[in-house]
Amino acid sequence: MRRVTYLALAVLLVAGLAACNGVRSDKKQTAAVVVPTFNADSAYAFVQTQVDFGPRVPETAPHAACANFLTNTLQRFGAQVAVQQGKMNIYTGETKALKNIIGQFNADAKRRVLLCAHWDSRPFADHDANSANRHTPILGANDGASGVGVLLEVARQVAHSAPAVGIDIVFFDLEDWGTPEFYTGDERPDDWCLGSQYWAAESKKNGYRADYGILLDMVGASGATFYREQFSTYFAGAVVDDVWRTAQAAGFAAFFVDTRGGAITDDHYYINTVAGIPCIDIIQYNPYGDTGFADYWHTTADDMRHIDRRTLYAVGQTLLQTIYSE
Ligand code: AHN
Ligand code: ZN
Repeated sequence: MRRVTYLALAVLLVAGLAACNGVRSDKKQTAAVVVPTFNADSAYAFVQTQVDFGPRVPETAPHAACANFLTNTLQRFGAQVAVQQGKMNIYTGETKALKNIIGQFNADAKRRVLLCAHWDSRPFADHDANSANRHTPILGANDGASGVGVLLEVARQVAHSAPAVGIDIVFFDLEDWGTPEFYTGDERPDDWCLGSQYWAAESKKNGYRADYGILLDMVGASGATFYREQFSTYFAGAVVDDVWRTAQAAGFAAFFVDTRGGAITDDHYYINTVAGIPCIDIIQYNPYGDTGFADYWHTTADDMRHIDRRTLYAVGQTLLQTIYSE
């Protein structure tokens, strides 16, 4: 008898604690959620496949081949896929075609989470130490392929067992055509993130909505640190709190540093300001180091040597933990 009473008390106590524990009120309060295990080997292979196409520079053959790969892979995982095509002006004023690749899971669900990353790679290694390389396109293993690789693995897991929320995965094009260091002409405003600017304007027009978004940018390198990026905190502070807390609880405090980071104009900036969707950026940028971005950033050295399964795992498992507890 007494045993039963204690048991009932313990259950009540645990339930009570769980109820106080939620970060946001819409979080599931039960401990019964089964979170899948992120497969870092699979994510690594998705990064490798993209890099093997060569630099994914818009309006080139490797870019077109990679677009097919991304579309087919999302379709294979059961997403409803659309390729949004548009045109934007780059820093020279010249027009470039873009393809944003959109995959929807559980399209009827009202509660939705947007997960995104850019898939194009920079057409010039303008930060390369060797000036002869500065007009060479980069492989973008970390800057481009890593975020997409993590999200393809998330998509594979979502296909296998669906979370309660709908998931929208968007791969943005034309993120990395911002004004190169060697350009001597006048700077144009908003010269980065052209694909997401296009997507955000369309989303505002067609009424697309998600409860919140998470952007991944440069999430695959060994020893990466992710600080709390400041536009993320300004526009979506509760999401930053939730994701960083989730990462700490899962043992990834070495990657997700619980400290204020830089303010970085990235795709999430336009998702927040144009589409009006609260969106954070998980980005490797250390405002306290000597460099900020890694020393191989926008150089010909941004290749597979920097990609580390442990970093992909820390980011991917944190994402799964976040979306499956919604
Ligand atoms: C700026 O440098 C202003 N934004 C960086 C966005 C970026 C480029 N992310 C990856 N490559
Ligand atoms: Zn870049």
